[in-house]
Amino acid sequence: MRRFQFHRDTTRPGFRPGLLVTSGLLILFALSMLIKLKLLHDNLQLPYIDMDATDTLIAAGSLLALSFWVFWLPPRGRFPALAALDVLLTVLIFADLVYFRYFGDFLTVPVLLQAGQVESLGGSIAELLRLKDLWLFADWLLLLGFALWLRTRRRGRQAANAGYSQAGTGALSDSGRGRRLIVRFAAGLLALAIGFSAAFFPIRHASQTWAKNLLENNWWNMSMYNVTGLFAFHAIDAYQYARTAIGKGQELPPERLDEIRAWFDETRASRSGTAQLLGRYKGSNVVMIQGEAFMNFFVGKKVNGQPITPNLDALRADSLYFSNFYHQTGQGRTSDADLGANVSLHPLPSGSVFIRYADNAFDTLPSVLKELGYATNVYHAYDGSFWNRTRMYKQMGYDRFYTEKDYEIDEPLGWSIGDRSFLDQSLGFMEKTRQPFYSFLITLSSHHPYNLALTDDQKLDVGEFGGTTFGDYLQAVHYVDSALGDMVARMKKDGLWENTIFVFYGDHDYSLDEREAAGKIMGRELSDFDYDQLMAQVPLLIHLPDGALAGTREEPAGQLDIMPTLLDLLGADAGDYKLMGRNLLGGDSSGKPLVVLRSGAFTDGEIYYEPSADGVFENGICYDLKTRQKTDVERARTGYEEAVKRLAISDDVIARDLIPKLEAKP
Ligand code: GP9
Ligand code: MN
Repeated sequence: MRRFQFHRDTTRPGFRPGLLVTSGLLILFALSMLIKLKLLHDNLQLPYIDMDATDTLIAAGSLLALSFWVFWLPPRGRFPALAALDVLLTVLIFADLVYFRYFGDFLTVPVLLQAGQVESLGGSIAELLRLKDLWLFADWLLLLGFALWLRTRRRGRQAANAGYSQAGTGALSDSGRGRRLIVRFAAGLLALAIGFSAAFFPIRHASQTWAKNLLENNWWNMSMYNVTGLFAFHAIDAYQYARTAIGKGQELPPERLDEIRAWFDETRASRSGTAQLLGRYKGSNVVMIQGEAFMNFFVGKKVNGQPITPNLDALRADSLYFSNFYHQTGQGRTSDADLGANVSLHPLPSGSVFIRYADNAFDTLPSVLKELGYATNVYHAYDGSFWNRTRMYKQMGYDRFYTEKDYEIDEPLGWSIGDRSFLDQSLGFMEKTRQPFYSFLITLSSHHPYNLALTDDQKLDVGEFGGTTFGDYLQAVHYVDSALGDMVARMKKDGLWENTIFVFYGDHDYSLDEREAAGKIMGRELSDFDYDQLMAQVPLLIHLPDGALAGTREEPAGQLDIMPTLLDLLGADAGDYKLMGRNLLGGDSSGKPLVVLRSGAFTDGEIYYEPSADGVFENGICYDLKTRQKTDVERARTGYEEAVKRLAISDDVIARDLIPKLEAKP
């Protein structure tokens, strides 16, 4: 067999680290990147999120998994490759840092692809830079110095070698070279295996224990980062984006699209405007408030002889009050309620639409009102990136999102400022806005765990519930009620009340299992079914500028019905929009109500169906709402089929971004 001779060309000396030196370089690279990650982390100043040993392990693992391949390069390419990787990752860290300073969030693929968001950083970039950020680039100086030194050394060697054309002595047999290749390959593979395991297993452990269903239920990019660290966060984001993009690209069978189109055509009248109301309040302002964990069971009730919601009770007297109004939220909680009310689509079975599909097209209340000439603003005194709001609100067509940064922290309470100050300051912003305006406000004080440090004059004497979470909850909602009362009083005083439709509803339940205590407030013992239904209900109040239509309406309604109802009042026919709610003021033309919850439970006002966990229709329970007893499940069959159909249509519309297709003119 012929043997090939390999010759080392010593006339081109370059920096050719062997495996050991390469490992050393890798360690140096990883150390410097770890320091940069720590610098970034310290800059974020996220409460309750620290960088502990596990986070460091994950970060080191991620770095190894990102750089293992340098072992597979020819020795001369290793140093430049690591230097390039250092530059790339440093730029990423720096970009995240600057983006975070502005948006309180990290860059994600959809953000990068949607130039507008980054654009809004615009001129303020310079203001976002700090001198101390230069530390992130400190190792670049070393890299540069080292590269220059190598160059000078090579020049020197080349000069010394000039005139010698002889081949060097480093000849290597092909078996020797083969061995080297194998060792190189094995070293790379080992680095990958160690890196991947160090990052993957702790993340998997967290997502199976305290951060359950991390991927599907990611409600805040920062909480994902808390578990995965920066690089894995970006990897997961890219993966999820690719998966969604592929899903979107897959053509929906044309029959399915026709089926969905047919459903929207058939239900057109149910959301359409009515001759008697359409546009009756054209040009009125709309102030809509979504109350955090604000349930219905205590509205109009007393504790220890004192009314819990005296202000809402007073408001109810000249408002439309829906006493069987359901929240239709899923895992996206507050963001799902927002979606229901402002987009009239069901939330997803997992995760939040705000997080997962913020770049899709929707027919939204702010965007439709904007077309009618409204100024549209949203107010929530908390971190703008929470629930991905900054991005979603932009997509929904709001002119401006007022976040905690816009508020003076003059009443620190709970997560942020107390709702009294929040509502008052928001009203101040509104009064400077051109009219007509649509203002959407999200309260926060009554957020779990409800242990607000209220002063004595803000408190109720909750008697036997004193010192319990349930008692704290009553205190919190009582405080929110009083904040609402102040706001209404100021609106009246400032002359806004007479030309504004004022809407208040609750976002979701209070996450407590307090059947007995709730029963005491309701004045009767609650059955399992009573409590399930109670947990699904929140209040809806609509106050019209002239106090018209006041009274309690008992038919079932849900958050998705808010948008078509308001559009009717304001003179926009909701028929053509792809909304899944019903015009609550449409009378007979709106047809029979059917309120579908994300769990698959539904009610038509006569029965209430609770699905069984196995998903088999017959195993679900059907209650007769008159007797409140179990009844023949067959009575729920038609409603069940329609409920399942609606949820599937909503899911397809959202996940496949169907609205542009459905609304495209043939
Ligand atoms: C935070 C707030 C709370 O901004 O909306 O969200 P939740 O935890 O209720 O879904
Ligand atoms: Mn909430």
